[in-house]
Amino acid sequence: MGAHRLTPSFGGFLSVVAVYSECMKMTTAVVAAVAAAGLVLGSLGMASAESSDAHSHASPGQIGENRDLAPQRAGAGLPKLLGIVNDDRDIEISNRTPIPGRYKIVVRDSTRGHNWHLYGNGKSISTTVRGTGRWVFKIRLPAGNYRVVCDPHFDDMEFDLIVR
Ligand SMILES: [Cu+2]
Repeated sequence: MGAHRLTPSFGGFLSVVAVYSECMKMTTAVVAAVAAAGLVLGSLGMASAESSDAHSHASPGQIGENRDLAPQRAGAGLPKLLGIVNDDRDIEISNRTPIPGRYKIVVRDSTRGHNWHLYGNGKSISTTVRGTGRWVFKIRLPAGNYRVVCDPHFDDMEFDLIVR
């Protein structure tokens, strides 16, 4: 074997990308292509996970965690959690077991009959039952147990949020 034995490694891949972009002056395009490939792989993964879920879209009223809601890429600033409540009695969040920290929680409340209320550990953030739209909350979530409910229907529109 010679000195230039090829080993498949991530470093090798990166240097190939670097050489390619230097030669072609297309750094942005290459980065975009790599990012797009990552997104495609990500959505393929989610598609297969979804198809293995027997309860997926079986009936309205999905409760709890829905990772399909999660943002596709991390932007600048706080990590984001996405919540949803709607006329189908869905009440969900993109991650039901986040790590402790500060979050931007964006809730899409499209219903005049329900609300999205997170509470526990001395914290409480809520949309209103009559109100609709995109609600944005910035909140610190220390480790602990929380609940998310629709206040008028706290019996069956509810789930636990565990921060750990
Ligand atoms: Cu409700």
